[in-house]
Amino acid sequence: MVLYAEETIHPSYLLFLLLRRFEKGRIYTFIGEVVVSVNPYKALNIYGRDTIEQYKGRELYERPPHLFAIADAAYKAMKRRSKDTCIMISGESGAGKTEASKYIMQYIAAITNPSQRAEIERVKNMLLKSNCVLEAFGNAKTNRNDNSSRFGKYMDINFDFKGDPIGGHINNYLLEKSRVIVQQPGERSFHSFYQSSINDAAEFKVVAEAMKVIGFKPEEIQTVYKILAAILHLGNVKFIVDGDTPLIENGKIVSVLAELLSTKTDMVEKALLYRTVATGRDIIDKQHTEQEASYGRDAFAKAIYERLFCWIVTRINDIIEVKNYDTTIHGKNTVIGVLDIYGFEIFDNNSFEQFCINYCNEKLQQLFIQLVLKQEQEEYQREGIPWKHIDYFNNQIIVDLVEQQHKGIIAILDDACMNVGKVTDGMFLEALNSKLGKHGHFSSRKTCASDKSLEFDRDFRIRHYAGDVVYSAIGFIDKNKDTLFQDFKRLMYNSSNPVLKNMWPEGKLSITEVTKRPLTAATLFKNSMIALVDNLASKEPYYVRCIKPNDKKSPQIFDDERCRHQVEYLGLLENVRVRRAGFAFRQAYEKFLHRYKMISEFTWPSHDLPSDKEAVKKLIEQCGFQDDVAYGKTKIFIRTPRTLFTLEELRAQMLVRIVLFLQKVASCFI
Ligand code: AOV
Ligand code: MG
Repeated sequence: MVLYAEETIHPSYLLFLLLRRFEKGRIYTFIGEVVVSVNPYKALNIYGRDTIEQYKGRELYERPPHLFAIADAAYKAMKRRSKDTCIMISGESGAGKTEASKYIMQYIAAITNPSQRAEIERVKNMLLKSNCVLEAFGNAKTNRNDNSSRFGKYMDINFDFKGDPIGGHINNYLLEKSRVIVQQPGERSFHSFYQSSINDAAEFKVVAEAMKVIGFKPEEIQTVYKILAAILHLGNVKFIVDGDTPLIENGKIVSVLAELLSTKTDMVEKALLYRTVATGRDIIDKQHTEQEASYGRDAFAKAIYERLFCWIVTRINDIIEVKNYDTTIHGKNTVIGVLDIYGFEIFDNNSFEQFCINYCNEKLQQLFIQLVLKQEQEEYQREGIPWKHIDYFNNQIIVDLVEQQHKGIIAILDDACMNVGKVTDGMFLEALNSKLGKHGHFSSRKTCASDKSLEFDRDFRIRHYAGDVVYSAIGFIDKNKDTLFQDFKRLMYNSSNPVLKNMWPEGKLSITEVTKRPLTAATLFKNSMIALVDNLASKEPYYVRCIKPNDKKSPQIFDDERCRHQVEYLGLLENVRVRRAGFAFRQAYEKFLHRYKMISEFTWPSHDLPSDKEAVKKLIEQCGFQDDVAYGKTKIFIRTPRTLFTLEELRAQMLVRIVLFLQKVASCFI
């Protein structure tokens, strides 16, 4: 029996397969249990009720590759084996992650609650509707994707012991709030700002309706729109300099702002032009320079939008979270998590946000490597199964470059931000140069003078797993410090609108009480990524790897080079190799016997062989599957899914016979 495959799969062959399938509208392909998806950029008739019926309750390989097959596999694992599972969707910006996550949710909604319990229907409706609200506030048109997710989203769906959804929870990650202030040419701010103009009017209605259905109160919805209007008005606030002191050029706007934010005109004006500082025992109002005033205004606009977004997520969570579930009565409450996060990005101008987004993608790639390539191979070795190691690029080196304590880019950035006195982005870059100048995945003008792609002095480059990205260091310090003058927080806390006041609890603190330096934006993000990865790693993983076929959003073009690049960096070839050489299924001997012992008279109802391993061997040989399995130290490994299906069928047949037999026995006693 050959336990490892010498054959190698050529990238061109895999690409050819994907191309052929793409041309026929077959956008999904399986590599083991990983679904590869190629964005069709056109509506396909493959998500309807009839397709859902075809996949419902089927085994993974029984039907052509589809998102529904993976959703069903995760659902079955949750229902049959009470496993918490997660579906991780990855791929670069515009590859189809968000669409995939929505189809998965729709599938789960469609196959659950067969008895149409009203409460479950209500929960399902809210879970689906929450999506549309979050997209309105967290997505925007970028040059890569017309509906680009500008925040990361991880959603848990909770199920009761019957396998019906009873609630959910959303974790959101770093919203790209700078978009409120500036967008690159050709891009837009968040959809929510436009859903009142002609083009977006229909969507506005859908979002307003969704908010109502989810359970937002009328005064809450009204506050949301007031906040959006306030941000737009803030954008029009201009400062003029009179001598040394800045004044607000268009004073009328201030009173509009005060009304929208339910506060007083003079208080808004003061917050825009002054900040309160404590010097020793004195508290004084220090007047802003024009630059400081503009900075404060922009920081305020970004912060209110971010607060609004986080508040929306919190409110949705309040409403959809599982309440009063008694595990002692109803059994374990299990979870399917769906991860849809911003994909790897390379823009013409890459800043702090792209740095965070791309770091996030490095973390997820690392998890994929750990779970699919590394652990898989390590398990064969541990179990003593002959195995020839399959090499892959391990991106841990880039993850370390970014996040390592004391030495990584985030630590260096934080150090720079901690310095008292004026710290510039140039000084941050200097620190990077001196500490990382020799790192193979980092370069800048200073460390690599011959490199012409580093156009500007403040540019530095990271060699990411998915490609090289040149970042401009300009703005890193400000965005990382993320300073919002306390005066704005107090202004909001003192609003007479209770919804608004609620969003700003820390505005309660007086100037002398605020002492602690808050964590920086990069560190907060790093911590949330580490927690996310820990959470995902604790669940049974299912993967969707999305490929973007071209940069023109065209349904006709399969750009060979672009696709080859994605196939390479997603590690799909290595994935194929490990799967081909490996085993589709494995289980501890004891568990295996527990499930299948009724198939063989050697093991039913119990066995007298020297070990469970021997008993499993006997069962397998009796069924004639010996050439399709390998026996590890503690587990049996089965190469092809078909063997497993046959075992399942045999088990089902035996169960029917056992039940019939028991019924017959019982009838004798009546
Ligand atoms: P993303 O989530 O991966 O990008 P989306 O899921 O938003 O990408 O997909 C981008 C666009 O591609 C969608 O708006 C659709 O027009 C099209 N599309 C994707 N999947 C399908 C499909 N299955 N069928 C038809 N059209 C599709 V980003 O959020 O930017 O990383 O941050
Ligand atoms: Mg998306």
